[in-house]
Amino acid sequence: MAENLEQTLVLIKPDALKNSLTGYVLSYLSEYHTGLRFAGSKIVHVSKMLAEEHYAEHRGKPFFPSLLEYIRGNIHYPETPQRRRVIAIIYQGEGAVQKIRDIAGPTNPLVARETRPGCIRALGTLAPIKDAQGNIIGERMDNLIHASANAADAERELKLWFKPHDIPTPMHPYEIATCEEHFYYLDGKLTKEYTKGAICILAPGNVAWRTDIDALQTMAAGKSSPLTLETVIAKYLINEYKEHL
Ligand code: 3AN
Repeated sequence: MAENLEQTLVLIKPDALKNSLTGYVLSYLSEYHTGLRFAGSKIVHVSKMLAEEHYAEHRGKPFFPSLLEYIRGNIHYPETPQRRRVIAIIYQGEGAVQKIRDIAGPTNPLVARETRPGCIRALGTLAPIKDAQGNIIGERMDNLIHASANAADAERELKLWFKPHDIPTPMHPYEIATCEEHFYYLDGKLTKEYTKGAICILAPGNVAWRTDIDALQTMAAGKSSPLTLETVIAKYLINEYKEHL
């Protein structure tokens, strides 16, 4: 990377798409307003695996299942799976994380309206979360966009959603490496040999984040890795994942 720039991940979530707020959000986040530039973008039909990894820090909390349903578009497009998607965008530039967090505003749309009128999330809504018996157990925050909370989260999230080649080479934010072996995925397991039905995650000559290659080698050797298998492979299954994933 030529410059030591900061990056951040923005997700334009299904409620923003449903309410046709995409253009509004994008103008707000334009280079003119933020001084930041787009370094990558993709439309993603979010798999269960990707949703779970993206919100891993909230696993086990009462609102976690509804959070997954929300980001996957099941709530805003219950009858039309073909419309379920998010727009994932990488922004790059000085102070990227904080600039975008400021424009997004507080997590809770009600708090956003009260304390930061004019921020993007002030246009969000709250919806009750009910248990199987119909008791209200919390509130879902439909807050239109996701924005990475800090530089470490941005790195984790960018590497979760994007492969190096999704980003123009001069804008590559993190170290890359060339893979020298095959890695396959089947039924929650990593293998180096192809078996019927397995998905090829990486092959010799493929370029990947160095941390991903290190993690796959460590896992293939049966050792414990700081990254989970799903964190590494979810991006390789984006828009080609099988329904059960
Ligand atoms: P932010 O998106 O502002 O970084 P996080 O990372 O704490 O906030 O939460 C991620 C998402 O999880 C939020 N956008 C929101 O939809 C949901 N969430 C967080 N805390 C709660 C909560 N207490 N109740 C319901 N949903 C929540």
